[in-house]
Amino acid sequence: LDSHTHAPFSRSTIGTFFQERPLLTNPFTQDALLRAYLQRHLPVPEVHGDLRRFGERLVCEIEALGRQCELHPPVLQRYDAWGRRVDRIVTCDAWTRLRHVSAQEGLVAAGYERTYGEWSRVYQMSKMYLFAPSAGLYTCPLAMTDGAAKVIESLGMPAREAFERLTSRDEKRFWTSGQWMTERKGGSDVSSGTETVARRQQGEWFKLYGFKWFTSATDADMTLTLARVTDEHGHTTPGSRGLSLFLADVWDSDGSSNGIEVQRLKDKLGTRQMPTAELLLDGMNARLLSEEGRGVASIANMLTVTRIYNTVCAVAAMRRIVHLSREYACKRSAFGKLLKDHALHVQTLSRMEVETRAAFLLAMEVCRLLGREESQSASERETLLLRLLTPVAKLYTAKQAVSVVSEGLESFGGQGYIEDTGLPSMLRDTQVLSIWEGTTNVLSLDVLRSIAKSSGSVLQAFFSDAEERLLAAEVSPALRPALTSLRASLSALMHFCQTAAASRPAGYLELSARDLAYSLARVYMGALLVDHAAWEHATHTDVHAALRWCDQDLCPVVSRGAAGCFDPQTTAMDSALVYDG
Ligand code: UCC
Ligand code: FAD
Repeated sequence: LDSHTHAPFSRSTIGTFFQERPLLTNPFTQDALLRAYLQRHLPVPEVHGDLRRFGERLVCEIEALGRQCELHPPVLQRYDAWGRRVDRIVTCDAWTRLRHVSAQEGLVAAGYERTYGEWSRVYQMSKMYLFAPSAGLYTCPLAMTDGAAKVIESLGMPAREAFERLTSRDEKRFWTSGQWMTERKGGSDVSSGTETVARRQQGEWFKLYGFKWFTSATDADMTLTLARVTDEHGHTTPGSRGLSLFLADVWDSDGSSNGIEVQRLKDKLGTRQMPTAELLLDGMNARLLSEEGRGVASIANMLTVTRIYNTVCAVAAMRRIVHLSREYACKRSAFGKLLKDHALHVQTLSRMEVETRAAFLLAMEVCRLLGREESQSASERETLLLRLLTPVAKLYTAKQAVSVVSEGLESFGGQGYIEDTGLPSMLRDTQVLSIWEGTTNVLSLDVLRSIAKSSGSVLQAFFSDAEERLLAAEVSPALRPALTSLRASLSALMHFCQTAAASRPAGYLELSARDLAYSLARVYMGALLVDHAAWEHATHTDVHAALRWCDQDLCPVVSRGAAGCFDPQTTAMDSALVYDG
């Protein structure tokens, strides 16, 4: 009987060992690179104080709200108790509280108050970056809200009240916006895929009829959307020249929907915290916002902002998983020692850290450029760089995030695969970053568009800026191997760009687009890493990160080009390979 009482496993005793879980602590104080970056560029005590306080609020309050949103996803209430069609999207209380937090903290407002001049976007996006991994995807409506404000501002404030609400700190006045572009025929090819028509009522007012296939955070107050204006015979103009931009309230003043029927909510791999709906627009009242036929060009400002948010949120996901993985490695033992004392495990974590650092510096650089453009202090070169780097940063960091978060899950072993740790949702939510706001290939083609539209000026801006950064980094002898590798890549990339358009067969550039975008990303990230590591207060870890980054093939467009990957005959072979059998 005595031996039974002391048995380590029995009905009432399930063993004595319980693994300590990884703890989230203040993400601002944990983040050496964010703090150093701000110390270098925005050494304002008020900013550091605000981010430190916000970091505490994230741990103590916001993290739990984000988790609640995951556990209580939105539902569609189609009818009220008396059988009336209501199409109400019911979200949980935590989702509403995140909306209030967003307004109180000025998460959108800070970008427009411009308290820190050209650095205002860096401040705002630093806060967004801290917020994102705890925010239960509330960053998605914020991205579209910010994008809508940007469009209204860039069109000369045609909807002042909407702008003031989108950028308000007052939680009662604060509005969020949707971005309804995708239809069943095409989300990438919006210009041929858009079937929604707009019938003129009076002046700038129209009624919209169509079907929007993906609309996220559909509980928004207003939306921007695209439609084709019909002429007096009911005809429309095809292609992007036929598309115009509209602003519509989602709800009428009496609380009923504005000619919108919610077909259904999407059943998604991730982003489950947030409603994504299919909508029938059946006479939705909307106001023409752009010039007729300038819809795509006008919504491009929204795309710039939402793609920058995508980039910031991708880096934020990487940073969060690294934060938790390194914490866990101090608590979990295997083969007689803590994971942090296994050199191979730490090497894996350090590779994740290098990816995160490179991505962080690129994201912040794009935010810095946006802030300079908005405060009218950007040079011509900076404006060109913003245009080029926005799609480059979005497409590259999205892929990095999927890879780093996936590696991060593995660092927890089996627990990384278990739902109630909260870790699997991180991977699910990351997977969308390369799909929405333009897929990797579509954004690679946008890089080509930016080059063609500027007659190559965006590339000249890129090369001269990167070269200046490398020159400035020569002060640090420890960086020499990285500089040598970056210089070789820069010059090979420049040679590729000079010859690709001129002397290659048709289709060559298109086939090289993805590798070109990757090369631009890797080389520029390298230039930013050495630039940061050459700062007088940089540490040996900054130097180490730069050296490790530059160990890889920085210029896949050149190595793959040399291997014949973009030659015309490759397409037939690729096709034969894909459809073999
Ligand atoms: O997916 C969505 C998700 C919402 C959730 C938000 C979350 C945000 C992050 C939060 C993280 C947690 S909303 C839907 C997103 N959809 C897309 O991104 C569409 C993807 N497709 C494209 O990007 C295409 O390239 C199009 C539709 C933009 C353009 O296709 P076209 O028809 O070939 O366009 P064109 O004819 O080349 O361009 C028409 C005009 C031109 O100007 P003009 O007429 O002056 O020559 C272009 O230069 O638009 C201009 N333009 C641009 N301008 C086109 N793209 C851009 C650009 N990126 N920047 C500036
Ligand atoms: P397609 O355009 O059919 O693309 C299919 C594949 O073809 C992709 O891999 C693409 O890269 C490739 N491809 C397409 N064209 C080319 C080309 N020329 N060259 C090479 N490859 C090409 N949209 C909104 O408007 N508003 C929203 O709020 C919204 N929310 C979303 C939320 C979620 C969770 C998801 C998953 C999507 C959301 N979307 C939204 C839609 C999203 O923007 C589109 O799904 C995306 O832009 C891709 O469009 P598509 O689905 O039509 O794919």
